[in-house]
Amino acid sequence: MTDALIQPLRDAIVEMKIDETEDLCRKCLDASLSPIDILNNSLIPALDIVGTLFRDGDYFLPDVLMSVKAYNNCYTVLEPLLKGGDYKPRGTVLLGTVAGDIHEIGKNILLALLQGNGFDVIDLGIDVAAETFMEKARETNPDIIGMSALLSTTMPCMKEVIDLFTEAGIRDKYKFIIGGSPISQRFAEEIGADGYGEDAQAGVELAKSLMI
Ligand code: B12
Repeated sequence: MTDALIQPLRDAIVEMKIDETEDLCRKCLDASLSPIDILNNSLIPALDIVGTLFRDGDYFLPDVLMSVKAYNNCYTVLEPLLKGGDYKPRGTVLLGTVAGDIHEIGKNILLALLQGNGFDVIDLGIDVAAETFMEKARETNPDIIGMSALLSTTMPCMKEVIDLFTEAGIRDKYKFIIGGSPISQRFAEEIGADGYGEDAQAGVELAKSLMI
């Protein structure tokens, strides 16, 4: 039953069926599948497949954008449900995708799950300069600063952000967490971050552990 709904939704996203995916997503919900299961078993695997097709030259950028549109039609349905947990403010997270990088899907999932788990989240969006992270941190005084990077070429920007805070003498006022597909625990240690989350759920657990 589960596969009978999860798989067609995943395939429809991969096949860019933008007019069908929202209905398929609602069918999954009607069958009492949880929003997080739909996200983890349909939406994210679909983008993994799209990524492989893109890397292998079978999909071009317009195809990826169409699949992302199909994904977004579903995510719009799931997002309020992902955020719908009991609200108990646990802390504030300042979140952004680093300079030069416009990938936002993973960051937005983390944002929704953090909110669903009682964090206040300030979203700086994409392509965020190191100086902007610092300016907004001074302005909003978050507990945690979260950075996302999906390109190997933009990973070094995470180090630039932490270095900038260190030079300003305010590094230890905040906890830095990082994530994105090219990021690893080892890289987090190399650049002096406080933690790495392999996926959004791990990011939430990490954020909770840093608030204790
Ligand atoms: C969708 C997509 C795009 C879309 C982005 C749309 C959008 N609005 O975000 C578009 C088409 C715009 C795009 C553009 C490009 N892309 Co692109 N893209 C992808 C694709 C297919 C999916 C990424 C995605 O959203 N994954 C799903 C999410 C849920 O996963 P995620 O981001 O990894 O996030 C999860 C975790 O990593 C973690 N996480 C993420 N951030 C954070 C942060 C914290 C703090 C924590 C704790 C956790 C965490 O939690 C998330 C949820 O579990 C990937 C391939 C892939 N499979 O990853 C390529 C990919 C990332 N892109 C790639 C490339 C090369 C590009 C372009 C340079 C292509 C080009 N020639 O123009 C441009 C770059 C533009 C730029 N300057 O940023 C490469 C990167 C290679 C590399 N390692 O450097 C990839 C890997 C494709 C490939 N196989 O070659 N892309």
